[in-house]
Amino acid sequence: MRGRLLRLFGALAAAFVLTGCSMPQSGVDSLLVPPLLNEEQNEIYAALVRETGDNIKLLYPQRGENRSAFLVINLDAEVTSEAVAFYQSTAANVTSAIHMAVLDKRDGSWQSVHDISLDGTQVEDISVMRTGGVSLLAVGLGYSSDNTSLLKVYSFNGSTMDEIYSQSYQAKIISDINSDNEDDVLLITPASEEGSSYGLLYLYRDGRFRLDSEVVLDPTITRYSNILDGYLINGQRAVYLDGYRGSNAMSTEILGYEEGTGLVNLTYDPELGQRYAVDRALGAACYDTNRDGIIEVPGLTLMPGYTEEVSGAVYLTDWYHFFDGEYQKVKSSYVNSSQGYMLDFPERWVGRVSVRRTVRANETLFYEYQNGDNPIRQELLYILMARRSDWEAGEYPDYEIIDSAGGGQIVYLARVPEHSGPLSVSLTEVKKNFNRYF
Ligand SMILES: [Ca+2]
Ligand SMILES: [Ca+2]
Ligand SMILES: [Ca+2]
Repeated sequence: MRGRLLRLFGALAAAFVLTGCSMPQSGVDSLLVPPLLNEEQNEIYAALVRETGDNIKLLYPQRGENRSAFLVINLDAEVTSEAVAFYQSTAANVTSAIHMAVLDKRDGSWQSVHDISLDGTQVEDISVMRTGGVSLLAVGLGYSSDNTSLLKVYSFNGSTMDEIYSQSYQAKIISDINSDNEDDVLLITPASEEGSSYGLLYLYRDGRFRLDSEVVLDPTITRYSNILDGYLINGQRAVYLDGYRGSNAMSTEILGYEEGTGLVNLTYDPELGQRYAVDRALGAACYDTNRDGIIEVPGLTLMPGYTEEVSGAVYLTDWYHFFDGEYQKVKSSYVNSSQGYMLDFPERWVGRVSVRRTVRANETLFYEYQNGDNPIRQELLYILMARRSDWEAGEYPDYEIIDSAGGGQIVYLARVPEHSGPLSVSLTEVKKNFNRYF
């Protein structure tokens, strides 16, 4: 039994090894060995199948901070933790509705105490909201058929999960938007028939969520793909929305909160038609590149030697801070999202250094660009993502470790070829400019 459970968990865990990341990183993922789940998770699973039978499939939240099969957290007035699990029946004659089970540890062993079926076809994310002195469970449910999701918030009273809020959305943030130390819900609504979406802020008061304020969003944005909360450079709280303008361009919209007014749209005004949006090619998203809470907004420019028409064109990402109606450039970086890293370009490199993949798997060459048949005037730097075991076996003798990932299983290696001139870079500078990108 134990062996079978462990194998089952191993297979399930393989899909979700990147706990805490905002998006799957295919390249990083492919090199990782999945972790085994712990004793407590095995006990919870055994308690669950005692109630449901063997024909179930656990559902893992697809995004957000809580990605494991079971969320273990204290949800009620009784001091010990409860466990929450999501699953679907795999029995042939049963509907495949999502179930949420709550388990509690009683007399030293886990027992299933409550089980309800939910809408949707997948669990997008789960968050624990700390609000009104209690812990609420917020569950984002997705539908495979469209872009609209459903948020449900539950309060656990010791024996049942009571639904206290339910609303459809295309993007959401659960955070303290109005800075009163209580978590709030900020939703981006699905587009109306006229094409408009709204940002809605709900605050928790007296046991339920009430609408505090709303803003109109730019109607030319057809779909929001990413939502991030953080700050502006003056310390004001702000929510950054990346969205598609049609199928060829992306843009960012920024919402803030002002005392007395509530939610405000800092980049779009429906009456003035005023827009501060900067469109870019597809692919880049807002990010806090230096983990200081202030979000950087990306712009994309082609690296030397590339044109938009070429498939696999490589872009330089210029990062901007938005404030008071203006974008100010902070820095430029090469971002490799599938391999989970970024390299800030020294200012002297911008416009003169380009990037290409090499014949070696997961290796990137940074080189001085020149016009003509041979664009590589001078090789400046190689960066390689590899298994630590291969590195330790001596497979990359000329490289040095500059960072690691996947609990140390993966290493990022750099090699600086012999070169001289104004564009040359030292390993010290490379280490300083290199950062993980999640
Ligand atoms: Ca409890
Ligand atoms: Ca709040
Ligand atoms: Ca930042």
